[in-house]
Amino acid sequence: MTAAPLVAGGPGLAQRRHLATAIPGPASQDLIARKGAAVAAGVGHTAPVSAVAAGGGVVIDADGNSLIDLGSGIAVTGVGNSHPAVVEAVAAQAAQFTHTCFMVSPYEGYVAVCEELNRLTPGDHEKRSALFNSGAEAVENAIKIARHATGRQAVVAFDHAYHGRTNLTMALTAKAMPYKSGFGPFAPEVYRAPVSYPLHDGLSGPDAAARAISMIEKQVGASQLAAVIIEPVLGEGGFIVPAPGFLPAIADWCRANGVVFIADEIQTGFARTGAMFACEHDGVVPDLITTAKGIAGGLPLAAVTGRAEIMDAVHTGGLGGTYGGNPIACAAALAAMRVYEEEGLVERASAIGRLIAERFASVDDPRIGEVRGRGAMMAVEFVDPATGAPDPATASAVAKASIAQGVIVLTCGTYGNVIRFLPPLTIGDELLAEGLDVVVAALEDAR
Ligand code: PLZ
Repeated sequence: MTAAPLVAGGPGLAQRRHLATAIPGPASQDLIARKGAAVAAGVGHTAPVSAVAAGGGVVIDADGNSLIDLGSGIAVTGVGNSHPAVVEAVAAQAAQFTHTCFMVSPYEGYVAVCEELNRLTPGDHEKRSALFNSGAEAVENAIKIARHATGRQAVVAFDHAYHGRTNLTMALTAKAMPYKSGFGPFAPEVYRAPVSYPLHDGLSGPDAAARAISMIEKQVGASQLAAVIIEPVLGEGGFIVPAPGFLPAIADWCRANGVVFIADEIQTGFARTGAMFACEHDGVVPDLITTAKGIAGGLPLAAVTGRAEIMDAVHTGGLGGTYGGNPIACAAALAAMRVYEEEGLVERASAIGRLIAERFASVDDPRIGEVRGRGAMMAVEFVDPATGAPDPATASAVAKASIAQGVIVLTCGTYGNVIRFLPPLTIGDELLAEGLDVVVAALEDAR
């Protein structure tokens, strides 16, 4: 066993890339070997490191390597790892009480988080919220609420969608490998509609919406449909930004047909896209919105927020869970939500997005099919220059080589041919620029 060096995390960490060993170094290799012997093989990892501290825009490993973080633990640490406000709130709450179960003895933190969510999410209608532990659990509950409120059962999700790994959310998720293969049977009454994917379908937003609505009306029937769920920027599916007009047309059709429009903002929420919530870019006000990830600075918390008349349709006792809205997670969320506003992280996300777009604008490479995204949720899609077919080999080679050079970068996309950038919103310009330079160099080497 290797003793991990004691390093305090948070923004005080030296903001630099530093390779003390090859990656993985000996201590990380030890941990990865122990992982192989102790952790179920189904649980993978992207970067083969043993993380011991993180903050600002870096992750430190047990060998003393300092890696630039362009992933935020999949869009979670928007306020940066171990933000002092979050650390302080967590410590204070842990010393006060760690758990009562909100359904047994309610406490103020849970109520305050719901008040903040009702205030921050799009729309000035009367809202209610309920808290859960994970994104998938929030999505499950949004569907439960929509079904109960409408008395209908069918749910429509889209091509390239990702909504989680539980049984109902696997049914909603589009991609078979690795999320669904071998794990069926899946929940019934889930239907899939074509999304707007401008690079590949060439359709305008309204035309793509008309295509989806026609499919829904013919194959499901509006009178049977409880809810339509969509990520305003599709995340795991490839950072797909639907063409302008697509989301509003779908939301309008839902309103006209008594269908609950659910925005899954689990990845896009909390300043990530250069708006507090991504729906704002399209002027769409969802009936229900699911949130998680960025909500609590790294602690597990998720929520469903929405129109009071829909949320309150469920009988008392119909929603809940032992840990949902845990007091420590709520304290962290209240601190994190304050940080997003006080540190101007919405504007910072837009600035980060511009820097990433500018960096790739100067890269002339025919394998780049598109550079797209919103704010600090940017991606590069790779295609075969001759055929336009997806090129997952380049995406994977670039990600691997970048990690070996001390830059954590994630891939995504139904075809695995997209690299995505989700830096902490607290990353500095210079560190971001260095991280992007490493990725661009890795692309040049990957021929
Ligand atoms: N909805 C839009 O992005 C989680 C998945 C990582 P949980 N995305 C990261 C993986 O491989 O498991 C996600 C999302 C959207 C729902 C979820 C699910 O959130 O907190 O992972 O359950």
